[in-house]
Amino acid sequence: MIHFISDLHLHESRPETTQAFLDYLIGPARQCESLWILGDLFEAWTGDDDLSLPFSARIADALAAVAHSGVQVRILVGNRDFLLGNAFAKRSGVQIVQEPTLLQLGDHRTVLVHGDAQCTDDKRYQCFRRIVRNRLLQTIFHALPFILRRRIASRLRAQSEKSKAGKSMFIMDVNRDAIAALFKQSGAEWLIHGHTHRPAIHEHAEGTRFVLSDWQGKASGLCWNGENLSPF
Ligand code: OKV
Ligand code: MN
Repeated sequence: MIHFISDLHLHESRPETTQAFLDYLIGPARQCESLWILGDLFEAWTGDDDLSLPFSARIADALAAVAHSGVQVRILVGNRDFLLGNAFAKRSGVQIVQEPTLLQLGDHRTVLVHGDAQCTDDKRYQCFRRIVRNRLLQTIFHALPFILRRRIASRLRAQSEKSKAGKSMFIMDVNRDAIAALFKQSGAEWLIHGHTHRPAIHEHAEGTRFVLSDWQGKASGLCWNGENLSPF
């Protein structure tokens, strides 16, 4: 069995979702050969020294218990937790994988992405993305004191909440041409992504697109049982 989950947006201010995840990790996750987390496990990640926060350390240690029980845990980072790095991987036992990544599910060649890079109609977000994903800016950001980094992150998150309120649902969804291009480049027939928080199964000319749900105090994702992919 393989599980795919995403968009938990774990944060101290959302104890229900944190508890749901911890319960999931000692329960259903243990039945899997592998668990894929397709981004935005954390609401924010300013660098691996976030592990000095008890909240983040607790999550990493809970993942480590699952990994050590024999489940392969893989994370493909999202637009929020793209600074997850080697220290996190080491402590949690998870493998951090770059997107897009390919996976064979039975007869189905499957491509996995977080989904934010395909939201090409949202020009302002794509501009933000280019800035924060820039290697040089990441190095500069990383050199700032932890407290200052956390303050910048919290400002950016507040600003983002405001700007999201003024954006249409169309702009905040994936772009059909970007999806078509991803199907073509990857040669995949199935695509699994998260990010949009609009769980669905869409048929495209090029293949089938499975969209993961976010977690609102409750575990949810997709389960591959060797034959089909179904929501849980
Ligand atoms: C992640 C998002 C906050 C969206 C900043 C360089 C720069 C990295 C960063 C700071 C913010 C991640 C790392 C966070 C995603 C937000 C608000 C909106 C829409 C720099 C490199 F530019 F300051 F130098 N960041 N954090 N947003 O708090 O996790 O994705 S974050
Ligand atoms: Mn996202």
